Amino acid sequence: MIAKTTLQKANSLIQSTQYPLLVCHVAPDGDALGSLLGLSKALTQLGKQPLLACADPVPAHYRFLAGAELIDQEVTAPFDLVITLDCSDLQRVGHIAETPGFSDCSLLNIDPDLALLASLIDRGAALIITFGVGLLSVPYLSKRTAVGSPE
Ligand SMILES: [Mn+2]
Repeated sequence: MIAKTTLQKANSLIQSTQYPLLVCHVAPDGDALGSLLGLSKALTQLGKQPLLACADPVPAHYRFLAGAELIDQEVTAPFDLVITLDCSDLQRVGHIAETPGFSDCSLLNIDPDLALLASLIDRGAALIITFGVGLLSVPYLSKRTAVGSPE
């Protein structure tokens, strides 16, 4: 079970960010891209301006996904929070982790494979928070009907 304080800190990071950098793993698959694009949409609805990045290009068979064209392989704009998605460790971020400022930001790691693990690592001014996406409640997502069901 994720400690309430961990969720509160994660919530506080999300509330205070304006330009979150969302990164999924190298050689992106459907769950990486889906979580990246889904969270981007939810954060945009909260008034945030997310930047989307992946070290590798979006495979041709996923380019139909709404927003796929917004995913960059290099980050040049400033960001104030890093959110990694579907990355079991930082190596999975690839060269995006070498972006200037990356190590100075707080990092929120959301990974479905870590559903039973929640950790909070204080790294000075920044925090590293890890938890499983299965335990997240995103208001935007919970309001949606299932894909294919009538609206
Ligand atoms: Mn994946």
